[in-house]
Amino acid sequence: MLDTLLLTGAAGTLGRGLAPALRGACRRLLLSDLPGPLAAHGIADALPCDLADGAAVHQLLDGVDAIVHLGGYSVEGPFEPILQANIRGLFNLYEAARRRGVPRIVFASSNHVTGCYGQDERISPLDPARPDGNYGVSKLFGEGLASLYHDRYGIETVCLRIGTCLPTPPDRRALATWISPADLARLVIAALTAPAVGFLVAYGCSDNPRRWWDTQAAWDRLGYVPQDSAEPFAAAVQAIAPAAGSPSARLQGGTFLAIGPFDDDPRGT
Ligand code: NAI
Ligand code: 15L
Repeated sequence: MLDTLLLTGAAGTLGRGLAPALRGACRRLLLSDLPGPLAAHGIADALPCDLADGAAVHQLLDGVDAIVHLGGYSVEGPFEPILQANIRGLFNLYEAARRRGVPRIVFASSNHVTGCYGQDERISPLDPARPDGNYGVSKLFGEGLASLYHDRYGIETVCLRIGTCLPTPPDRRALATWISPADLARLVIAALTAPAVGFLVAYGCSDNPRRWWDTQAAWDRLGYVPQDSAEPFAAAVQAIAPAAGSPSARLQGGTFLAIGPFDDDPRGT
């Protein structure tokens, strides 16, 4: 069993849902997030830390044996806050992991790394990235950093390109992308405990027959077997979809394709 496991983004939606399952997978679970969200959710005995603060992140990783990294800016948005939380934050995390000798990280990447593929395409983790915005690019940066720190410093990372984690699928797109909270917990624990994962990219969804991703090779390496499926919800959500023919309806990233550009974005005017 793992000794000390650090969960970043512990006050977020997924962090609050995952913490109980992670507690059963280690001897000691450390919870971290920004001070405001920790206080807002009444999470006591936590370690407040801004991922953009390198010295604070180095301190945070003292005595840590593995990390589930959920902390960061979690939707499409302007570049500056994404730069701080997801790019600088990821750099700080991997540098601290290298200096502290943390052997494994499970990184919450996102399906938005490949959000510009069509919903009529089937892709695998080996296909080229096609991010759909600033957020997707920041997750691609995280995957690149994870690859670098594996090749040069031996830190293992499982990059989970998570789909849509909600109690039930909210719309037609999610019939492909949904992952139930229980399956997410299975997937994260598999990513923490599977032997010799090296650097691995795995899509994260339930056993959805409509999924767009070749998932099996990575799931086999992790020993992840999803127990849920979006299909029973199909009749209820089939009609919930963006206007036919719009980028949001055509591309895998869905409504993120309708967000931006932003005022702080040099591409904007
Ligand atoms: P969330 O936004 O609810 O939680 C993210 C947490 O990160 C927040 O509590 C926030 O305070 C914290 N955070 C933000 N900036 C920070 C900083 N500079 N330093 C420290 N903490 C910071 O997001 P959610 O839905 O819980 O997602 C968790 C992770 O999983 C995120 O990295 C997200 O990108 C990723 N993900 C989530 C999916 C989903 O379906 N919810 C799908 C794909 C990826
Ligand atoms: C994500 O990466 C986001 O963090 C989450 O809020 C959802 O929008 C999800 O992707 C999705 O694609 O549904």
